[in-house]
Amino acid sequence: MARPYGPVVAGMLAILVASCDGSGHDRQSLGSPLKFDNAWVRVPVAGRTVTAAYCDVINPGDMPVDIVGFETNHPGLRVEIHESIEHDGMMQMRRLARVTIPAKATVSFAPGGKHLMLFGFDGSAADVTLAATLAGGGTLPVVFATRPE
Ligand SMILES: [Cu+2]
Repeated sequence: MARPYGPVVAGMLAILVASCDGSGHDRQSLGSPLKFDNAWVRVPVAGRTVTAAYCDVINPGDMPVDIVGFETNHPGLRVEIHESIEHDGMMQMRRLARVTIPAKATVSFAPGGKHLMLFGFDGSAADVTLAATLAGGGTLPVVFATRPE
């Protein structure tokens, strides 16, 4: 009995996959499917050049968007995406290869949770521009203001 329906179902699936694929690429190539708010970088402890940066990432679209890293032209600066997690009562950090921003949702990078780890930032600049790299290949520059807290 199921056999006659087989080809019909397969055809519908093919159409669904094609339309999903098409709109996904359109959104990615538009370049700014995400909005950033409250972007700031903490002034490092005196004499240190490792610190963290935070922001809210808003996805107003109806497709999830993956951030796979952050790049910067700031001299000597390297950025990793981290997450603070509690393990056996101890706070630890692990590196994340990507962060998914679900459709119609906000993901916060905030103290105690996901954050950007900056290696090689002395805090003397008033701000620093970090560009989010999207899974689709686009990049979104974001200005992070330097603040003590
Ligand atoms: Cu970290």
